[in-house]
Amino acid sequence: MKSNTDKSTAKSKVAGTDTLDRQNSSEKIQQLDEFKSDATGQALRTNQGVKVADDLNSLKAGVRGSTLLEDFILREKITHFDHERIPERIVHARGSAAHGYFQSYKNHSELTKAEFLQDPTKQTPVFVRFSTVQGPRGSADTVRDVRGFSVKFYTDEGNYDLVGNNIPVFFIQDAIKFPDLVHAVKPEPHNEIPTGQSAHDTFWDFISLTPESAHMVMWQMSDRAIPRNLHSMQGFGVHTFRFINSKGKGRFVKFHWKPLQGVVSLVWDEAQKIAGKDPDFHRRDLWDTIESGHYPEWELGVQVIEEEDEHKFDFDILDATKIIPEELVPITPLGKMILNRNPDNFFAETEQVAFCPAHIVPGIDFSNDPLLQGRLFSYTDTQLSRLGGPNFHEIPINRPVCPFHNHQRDGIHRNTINKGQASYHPNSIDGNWPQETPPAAAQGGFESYQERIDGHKIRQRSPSFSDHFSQARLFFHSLSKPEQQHVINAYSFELGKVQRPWIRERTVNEILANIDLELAQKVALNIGVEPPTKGTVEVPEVNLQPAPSLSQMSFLPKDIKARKISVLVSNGVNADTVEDILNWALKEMAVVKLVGPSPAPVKTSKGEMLKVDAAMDSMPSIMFDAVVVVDGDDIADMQQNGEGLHYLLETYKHLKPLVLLGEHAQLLEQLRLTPDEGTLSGNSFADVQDQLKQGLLKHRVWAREPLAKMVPA
Ligand code: HDD
Repeated sequence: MKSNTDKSTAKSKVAGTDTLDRQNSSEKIQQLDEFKSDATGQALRTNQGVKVADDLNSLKAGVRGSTLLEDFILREKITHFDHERIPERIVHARGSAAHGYFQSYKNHSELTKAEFLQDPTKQTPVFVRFSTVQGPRGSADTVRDVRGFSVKFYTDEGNYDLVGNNIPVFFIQDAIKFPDLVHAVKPEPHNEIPTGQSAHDTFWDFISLTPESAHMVMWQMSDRAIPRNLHSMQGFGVHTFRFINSKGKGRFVKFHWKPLQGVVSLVWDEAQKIAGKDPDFHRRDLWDTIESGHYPEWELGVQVIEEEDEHKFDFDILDATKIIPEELVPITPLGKMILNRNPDNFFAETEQVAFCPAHIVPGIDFSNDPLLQGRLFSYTDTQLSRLGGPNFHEIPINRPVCPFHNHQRDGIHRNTINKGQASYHPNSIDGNWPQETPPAAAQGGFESYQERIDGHKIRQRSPSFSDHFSQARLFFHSLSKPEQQHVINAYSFELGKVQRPWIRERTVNEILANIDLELAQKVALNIGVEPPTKGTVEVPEVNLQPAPSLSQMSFLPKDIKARKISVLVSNGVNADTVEDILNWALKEMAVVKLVGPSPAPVKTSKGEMLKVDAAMDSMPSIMFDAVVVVDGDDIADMQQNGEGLHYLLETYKHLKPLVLLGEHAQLLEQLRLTPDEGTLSGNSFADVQDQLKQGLLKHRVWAREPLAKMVPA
């Protein structure tokens, strides 16, 4: 299928893009290229192809007269503009996406016949969209929220969508509660407040009346819900799915994405400030990271559960509010995903991409998880109103890379021109084409897994879904002390914004006290509720030991690739030190920005002018992982700069490595900051570079946290 793009279009590429096009192309990108339009060197025309002579003035009855209805150029332009918007996604409206590919480590045919998991030399194109859940399209990136993690694999056997989150469990067990959950968390209906937040009465009202949400909400109140960037997040398929191999053997699987960059988060104060200073923080970071060639990578793996082990756990594997700890069932690595290309057009790709958990390929199948079963319906349904009809699969980003033919016809926005007379099956007019394909190991027809079902038609929750607290407790007990404190702080913050006292009390007494009494008591004291002395339900004793894999501390980065360092320079700066830092960063593949008091160049100690990347107010410390103040012969410039001092206070407060070179070391005392392993000083950068790297690898100086609370920044 070709677009209306003039094939003779003059190609004028920005320097470097051509190389990128060649290097990071894929079958899918080549397919998308067919639809791309480049106006360089082209005449401005109407949508009907008529060349426009004047695009500045409408047609009027006299230069000062009224505009004429016959002005088809004006009408076409305005009409199109009037209809430019489509409904945003009902949830996950704010998102950012990238192209890349998935490559299997080896042939996994024993587990699944899915072809993209067979050939280790095959690169399957992917399009990945990350999202927040609550806020609208224009909301801030760094709000406390679950993050969506959707991957569309364009396999040779059709599109496979793994539509997951960065949290391995979900709020509810049955899809019938999804509209209630979303209504409760979304801005309240009377005043459309708050945006991008769950800290309000209706959310906590619902949550405190829905104990099955206890586990998920613990994750949401943890650092997982304020990721440092989109490429430092784990991803999870959440539900139990099935793999089926070519012999027809089925096994249950749970999908995991592990970022090779490590799992790191923001601190809460930082997240809130970034939301104001740079609402596009995550989107920008993903874009810049890919543009700079630091392609993010994830490992895909599965926990495999043999069918005969389905009932061997203390929980039900069909219950989406439960994890299977990795310590119980280790993850089998399947392959690697690399994101190496930004989209060309946000609307055409990121906004119009339509994911659906029902998009599966032979070798993968669903389980009876009642949350998953409801999702199988909802996603295609929502695209009908969002993308305006049943032909959204023809939108370039949604097309499979393999051919697709069937007897579905017509409908709004149909592009395909189906030839032939017979749009039904069976037929004898068109040779009975297109024909069915029997199931086979590869390129075979899809066959649902033949599961024996024997039951009553019944509207009831399985009793095996009834323990809502032991895994919430497991999660809390598996966190490090700083992470636990953040959970306490987050509950206190969120419930502190809840106006109705009975909702605060119910959350503390009927949810938190059943998870962990100390947690409940600490939160209670923080929000002015009587601390409980016991829970309200008997939580079963289950065989679950604290699981280190639930703590982010188990996934610290192994290198400092793409980590961001602010290098503060002012007049009198030592240019040699700047050079040393830049060379070191290049070697480590870290990103350095030279930040000055203003966007103007600063004068080095040698009297040369040094260009800066940005001023302090446009690149505040909250955008970086560490800050270095370069030595120089005019430290007064920094000592008397309120904004600069605030920059350093914030760096310290947010537990980041802070390097003060030369006489700048005095600033620590001036700011009354207690030195620790993250405050580094020396006469040259070489003195501190290794410690700085170690600090970045640890991500934060957690031991500083109690002191940092007192820093007025
Ligand atoms: Fe959903 C979007 C993830 C339960 C109904 N969901 C959506 C997206 C993600 C998830 C990542 C954004 C897709 C994109 O980037 O376009 N949803 C989940 C996960 C769930 C889950 C991990 C539980 C394990 N969702 C869920 C239920 C329902 C929906 C139970 C309804 C019964 N979800 C939708 C939706 C959305 C959606 C309304 C909005 C836009 C869209 O589908 O395409 O259909």
